[in-house]
Amino acid sequence: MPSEENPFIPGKPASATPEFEEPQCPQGPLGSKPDQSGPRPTTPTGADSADGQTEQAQQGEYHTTAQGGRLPDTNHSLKAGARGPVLLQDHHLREKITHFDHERIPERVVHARGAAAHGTFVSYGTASTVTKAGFLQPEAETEVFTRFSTVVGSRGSPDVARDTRGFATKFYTSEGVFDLVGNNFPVFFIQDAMKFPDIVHAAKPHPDREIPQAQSAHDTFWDFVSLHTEATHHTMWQMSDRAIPRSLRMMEGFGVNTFRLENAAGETSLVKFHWKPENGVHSLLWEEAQLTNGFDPDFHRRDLADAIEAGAYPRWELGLQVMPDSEDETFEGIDLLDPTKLIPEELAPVTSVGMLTLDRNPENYFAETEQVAFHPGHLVPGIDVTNDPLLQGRLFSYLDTQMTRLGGPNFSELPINRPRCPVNDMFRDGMHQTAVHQGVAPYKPNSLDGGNPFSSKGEHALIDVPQPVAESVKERRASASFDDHFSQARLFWLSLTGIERQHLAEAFIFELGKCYEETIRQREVKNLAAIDRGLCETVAEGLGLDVPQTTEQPAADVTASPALSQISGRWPVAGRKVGLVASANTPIEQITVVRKAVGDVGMVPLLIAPRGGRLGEGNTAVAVERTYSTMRSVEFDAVVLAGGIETSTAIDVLISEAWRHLKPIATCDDAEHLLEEPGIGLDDPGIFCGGGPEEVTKQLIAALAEHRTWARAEM
Ligand code: HDE
Repeated sequence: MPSEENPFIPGKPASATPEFEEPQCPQGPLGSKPDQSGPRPTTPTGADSADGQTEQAQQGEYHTTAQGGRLPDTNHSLKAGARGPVLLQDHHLREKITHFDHERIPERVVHARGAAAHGTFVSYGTASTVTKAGFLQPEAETEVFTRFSTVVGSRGSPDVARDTRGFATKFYTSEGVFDLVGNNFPVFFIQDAMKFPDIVHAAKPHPDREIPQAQSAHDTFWDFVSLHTEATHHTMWQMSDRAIPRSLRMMEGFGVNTFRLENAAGETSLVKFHWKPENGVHSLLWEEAQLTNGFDPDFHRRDLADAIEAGAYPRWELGLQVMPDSEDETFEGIDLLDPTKLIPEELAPVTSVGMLTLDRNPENYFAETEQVAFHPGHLVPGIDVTNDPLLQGRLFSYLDTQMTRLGGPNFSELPINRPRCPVNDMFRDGMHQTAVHQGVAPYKPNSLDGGNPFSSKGEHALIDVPQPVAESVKERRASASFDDHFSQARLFWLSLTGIERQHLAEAFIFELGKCYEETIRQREVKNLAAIDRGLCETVAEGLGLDVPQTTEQPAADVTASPALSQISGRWPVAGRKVGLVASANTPIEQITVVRKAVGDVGMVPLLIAPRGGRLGEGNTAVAVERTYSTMRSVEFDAVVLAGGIETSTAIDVLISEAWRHLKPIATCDDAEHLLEEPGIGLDDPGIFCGGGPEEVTKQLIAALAEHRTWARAEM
């Protein structure tokens, strides 16, 4: 058969399928620039993008092999004739595919799903009385990289799973890297690192079917936490609204473990770290979260990157709760070494010590967000660890896990992990060593390299705080003060408002309702009796279980901590999204006025219309950003309905969901009629009708400062 004939399309040549014509560069002498008329990458990417180093991962304009040979063609393998077998000698084919075959690295064993950003930390100097850490001294400014994560799901799991969130910040200080590896809850499931594999095995998908993904609503999780009552306090947080944040920008962060700080005079104190978001702490509603996971599994990741790109930089104040370094390491009767306990802010106020601003998105997810390696043992002078048994285990784990994940001991040479101060560690060789070390004597003492490098005994040396160690015996036992598993779970419950308590009880009913084993449900409901009778009764009723007969009584002398509730106050609205529904019949001025009012306060208007294209004519035309088939209420914090829209199922669903999710809704002109079908009253809380487009939009923006129209929840 003539090789040119196409066997499937008679009469057509074999190459009848149109092929992408690649722009060709004219041949030039080595080192010369090619004709640059063709498409080019907009930003040159390379190692320098992550850390300011000059080393480039991608140089020159020509496509090359890994060895730098210029390639004329990367679309066809080398064959014995156009229809013949592929030749083994095709190095480019083998190199390209072999590299691709090894592109994945193991995901993190926990916290696999994450999103990150670069930024700056500016110290207020207020911490200088308690720590000598350079980055916390007056006017110090430090480059940072922050990675947020869910804990349980794998790398491709949806963002708004009910879960704890990681909040890890790498400070590239002049005294070395300091990592604050925290979570968005102030407490943890377990008191001893020994139990970490147990809680993680229980929370991860079942080992037989590997389901469910990124969820705690399953038997093994509830089996473990119901049997292991030290998890009770953390489980209460996990069932609360805190576990489904509205945005990564709207989460608090906590160091969880207690750290020991030392000031320049050698005085020490025990400290808990806090991050307080400028945007306030806000959550999704459970139904909203479930819909979001389907509609946009990347919801949090997108929100963070969009906000930074739009200039709505998220900010957090770093705060310290400072407690005396007492002999028994307790404060107001609370054991500071027990990571299942928090210190109420009413007892130890949080002092602000600096501001974190995230203002730059990563350029390459893998190089930065995936390869960043945090470690609670990355400390600087002035910050030391305590004997918290959870923290002690963490100090081992984070270094160990990188060996598997990043393939050896040289991960601190990766651009994102490199300290921004001189490093002379005498470590040599090993997998993926990229440095070309000088000298012949990587040992101490030496005379051959002139004694280099020298030990530092001065101001900036990492000298361990000379903390006395109690005389004791070796034993596998926890301190008796670790035995109380319920009083702070009750403290959290009592600190919440009515609607927050309702959400928490509903979460228990949902999660336990998903368990197959009734004994597990019964066991957990019995535990709830030790927290609060009302909570126990509501959950038992929701599950159709008898209220357990138990002698267990909730702790009597617990005082609420109002600071733990997240419903109060008014907060900045920048970066929030407003859905503006319009149609070809809407006067263009209305669209312009609403978009301007929304944009003026840093919020993002998204124009929704029945179909794509543009609304309006000529210069004033506005691009449609969402159509009825690509939008869903969960994407918006509030909805404005412009005039000239016809009733439709898509709009009914949008309005009903926005109403149910307590979102402000405004109408312009005749749009009030759209509220009839979903049964929404014009006088309902958070419904703004009857004014001009600018007026109703401003009312809606004012309402958004409270995050949701909470009054509607009472209806
Ligand atoms: Fe982690 N944790 N953890 N953890 N953790 C990891 O390290 C571990 C704990 C936290 O964005 C791992 O590099 C043990 C508490 C965050 O890269 C691993 C124990 C808190 C991140 C590990 C804990 C955290 C991790 C997995 C119990 C809040 C993500 C991949 C003793 C204060 C960091 C990795 C990132 C990641 C171990 C408990 C926060 C396996 C053994 C408590 C934010 O090393």
